[in-house]
Amino acid sequence: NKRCKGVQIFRPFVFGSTARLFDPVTNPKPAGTPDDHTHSWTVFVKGVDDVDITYWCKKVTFKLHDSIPNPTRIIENVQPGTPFQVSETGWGEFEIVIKIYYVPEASEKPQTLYHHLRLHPYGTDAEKEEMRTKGEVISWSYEEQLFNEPNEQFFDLLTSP
Ligand code: SLL
Repeated sequence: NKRCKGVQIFRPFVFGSTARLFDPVTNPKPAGTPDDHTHSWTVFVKGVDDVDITYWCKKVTFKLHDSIPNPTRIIENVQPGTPFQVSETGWGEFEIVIKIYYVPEASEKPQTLYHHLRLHPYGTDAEKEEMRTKGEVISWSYEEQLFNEPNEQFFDLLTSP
């Protein structure tokens, strides 16, 4: 299975988190949530505008803070066009280690990304104000996955409509 010499293929994706403060009206605490938890949040890897990425991304692991039960979460076999994601509740911000695993045809090693989970409004005063108004703290990064000289079989997979 030969490499396609000189070929580079880019596939855009998004990763990051969305967090919401608990609020009796807009975001009630689920029953059984510990008293000290202040937020619900989701960390994810997905296609831009939820376009399918499962033809190149097979599995994503999220390594959460050790204070959280089962801190290493393995997400695979997602419905095409839906995010690889983990939702949790908590009280603190921390660094999440995200590992992306490729489909076997790619013969590529997994890639590691780092995401700082944000619960509190950040950025400029205007940005903070917008987050407070929306009740949502969004921290998303747009990335391009580069496949450098993919092998022929994977090239076909990446470029078939
Ligand atoms: C901090 N260095 O002190 C960080 C640690 C840890 C956050 C934040 C626990 C959730 C659970 C949780 O939110 N940990 O108990 O499931 O801010």
